[in-house]
Amino acid sequence: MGATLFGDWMARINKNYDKLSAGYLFPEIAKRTKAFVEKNPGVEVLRLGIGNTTEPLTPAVINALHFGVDKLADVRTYTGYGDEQGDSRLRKMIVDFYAKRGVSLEVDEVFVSDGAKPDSANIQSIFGTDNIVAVQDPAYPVYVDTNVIGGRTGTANGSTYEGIVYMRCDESNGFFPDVPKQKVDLIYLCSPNNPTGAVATKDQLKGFVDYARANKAVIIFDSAYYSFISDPSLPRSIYEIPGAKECAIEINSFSKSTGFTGVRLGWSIVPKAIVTEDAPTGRVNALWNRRQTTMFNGASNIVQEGGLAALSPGGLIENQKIIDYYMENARIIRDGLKAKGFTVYGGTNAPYLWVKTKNGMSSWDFFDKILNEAHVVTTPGSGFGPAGEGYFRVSAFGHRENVVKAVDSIRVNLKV
Ligand code: PL4
Repeated sequence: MGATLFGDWMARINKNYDKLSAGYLFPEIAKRTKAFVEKNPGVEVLRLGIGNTTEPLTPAVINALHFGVDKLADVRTYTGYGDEQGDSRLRKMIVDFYAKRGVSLEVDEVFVSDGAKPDSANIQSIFGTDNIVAVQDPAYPVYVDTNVIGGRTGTANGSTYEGIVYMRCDESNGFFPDVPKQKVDLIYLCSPNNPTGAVATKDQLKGFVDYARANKAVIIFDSAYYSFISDPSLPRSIYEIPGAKECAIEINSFSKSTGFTGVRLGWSIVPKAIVTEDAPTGRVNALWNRRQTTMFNGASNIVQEGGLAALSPGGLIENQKIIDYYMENARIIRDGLKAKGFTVYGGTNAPYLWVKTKNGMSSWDFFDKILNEAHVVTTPGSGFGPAGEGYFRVSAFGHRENVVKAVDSIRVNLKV
């Protein structure tokens, strides 16, 4: 007799998780920071690691959130489950928001969600496991890790996974890759980029859109940081590129534009015009609708009131002030690090600065050095992919006094 009534047959785990080569990046940073704090009680740690907003929500948004709560207190305005795809008023507002940039969408191409991370993680589930995935290298780790879990890769080989096409982004190409030389099927692009802070130009995106249309590939475009683009010539949405609706899904977020990192709200655009080798127009949109209606119960009704206020004309003006505040942080960090002799990229149309380590030190060694000597938490570049080795990322999200303290501490205490 085996271990169960039916022999040795027992529940089994998804073995793809075993392929994940290391812990998820951000908890690893938190673990090392905690260990430092425990070893050095009383030392003030200055956190410029995780891209986490710090400034309070604006009056328009706060009023709308209160309004959302008050609606629930009255039987005449109470609502329970809403549409899984989102409040139709918010979906329409998102359509109008794109229309201002000359992009025409239909309401049923907009899917409101609880954030860009879940959408960028879940989107792979509507595509076959035999798709070849290409990512920018370095990239937000969710794209690779979720495709590992989804079974689209082989095992880890050092800092890469078999089967993933890594599109190197380095100084030689201005941190934006050329289109792949081979056939790939799913292409993850993020602009403004996490972690390099590079922003793709219209021409660069056109190269990828042309590639995707020619090869029936799908681009998954993460524009979570669109609101940090101040240069009017740079695209905030991939749909500003003609033809992108035939090949691109766009994932977006209220986290960084509105301070909703803890509140949780985002959206994805899945155009009906997308075609793949085996999906005619409408099918990819229908699949995402099926996925969301089966596995998601809609974003919070209170929070969606906040989203409506955030995209209103007054809300956009208020939020711009917070974006300007974080971008002033970015300027302070950039100037301070440059004065210390660092080579610094990003931080002009993006809230991240991408900085070369000194003396050829590895990213994690340099992370430990800055933490130990200057008590500043950064993010090691290698956590974003092999091309991130030798760099570290500095986040411009933070209270001004902490940012100034961190830059001062690096200037005074870091031995380089
Ligand atoms: C730490 C390119 C931050 N625990 O808040 P969301 O879900 O709407 O958006 C998350 C997101 C999506 N796309 C990109 C991002 O950079 C992020 C947030 N990234 C960072 O420091 O890189 C927060 C990370 C969080 C996480 O794992 O996402």
